[in-house]
Amino acid sequence: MLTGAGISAESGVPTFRGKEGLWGKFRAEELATMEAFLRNPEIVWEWYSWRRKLISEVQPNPGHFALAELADYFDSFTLVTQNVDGLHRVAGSTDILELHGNINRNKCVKCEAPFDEVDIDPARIPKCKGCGGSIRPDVVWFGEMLPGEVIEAAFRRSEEADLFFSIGTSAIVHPAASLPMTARRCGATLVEINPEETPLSNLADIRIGAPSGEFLPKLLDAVKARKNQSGQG
Ligand code: BJW
Ligand code: ZN
Repeated sequence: MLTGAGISAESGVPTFRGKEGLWGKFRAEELATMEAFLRNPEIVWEWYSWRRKLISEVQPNPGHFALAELADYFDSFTLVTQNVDGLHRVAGSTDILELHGNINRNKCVKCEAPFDEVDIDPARIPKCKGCGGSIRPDVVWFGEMLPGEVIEAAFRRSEEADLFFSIGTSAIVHPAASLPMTARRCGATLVEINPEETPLSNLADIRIGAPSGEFLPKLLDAVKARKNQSGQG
């Protein structure tokens, strides 16, 4: 399963693209880069501090909760997410692979050492105690490699999957967008849940054109009902 910003939309977290998209007046392609940080770290930090505050004030939605519960009905259930908001964990999901990092962690821009303080004042960006580098959010920007073990595990699980859900992602940012295609090529049934069509839509075996927070609880109910039926003989 791969999730993107759309799964958190119904929690009030803006997506990056699409109809309801855009974090304020900036595009991710303009601020989520090392070039932007080196050029103007204060603006990049202002964007992340604002987003971090917004995320700290929202709750998981029925889509997140349904996914956490659905895991109980499968022998193996890996949740690969592009989101940095941590809402899947808050909802109770456990086997999570965070491809693009987490907005509540910071690290040194030079030596990548973790930095413990979470809240950063954009006017006073702290320096790494080890090497003096500036502190940045521990997320993956354009042009940066994804954490090796995490993306390797995500590809492995996608190759092994019988069923693969692509939920709330525009499926244009790689390598994440290659995961559903990899799963499909290796024999998985591919299900897309997204009110809007994406480059995956034609490839999907099943397309659900509905918000995930509406559809996933219904799917959970159907899976539960089926389990009860088969339990009764
Ligand atoms: C709903 C809904 C509801 C709304 N219910 N749905 C191959 C081909 C072309 C380019 C590349 C390639 N390989 C690599 C690249 C370059 C680049 C890339 O992919 N660029 C593309 C733009 C073309 N990739 C990279 O640079 C990656 N690194 C890499 O490949 O390293 C190797 C390398 C190094 C050096 C040189 C070359 C290669 C890194 C990508 C990092 C992405 N980072 C960001 C920011 C993270 C930190 C932060 O949050 O600030 O990740 S960008 C942003 O996009 C964020 C997201 O995780 C990511 C994906 O967005 P997502 O989740 O799909 O959101 P949206 O907004 O796009 O879509 C939301 C969807 O929800 C919409 O479809 C709605 O319809 C839907 N929706 N409400 C269900 N209720
Ligand atoms: Zn450092």
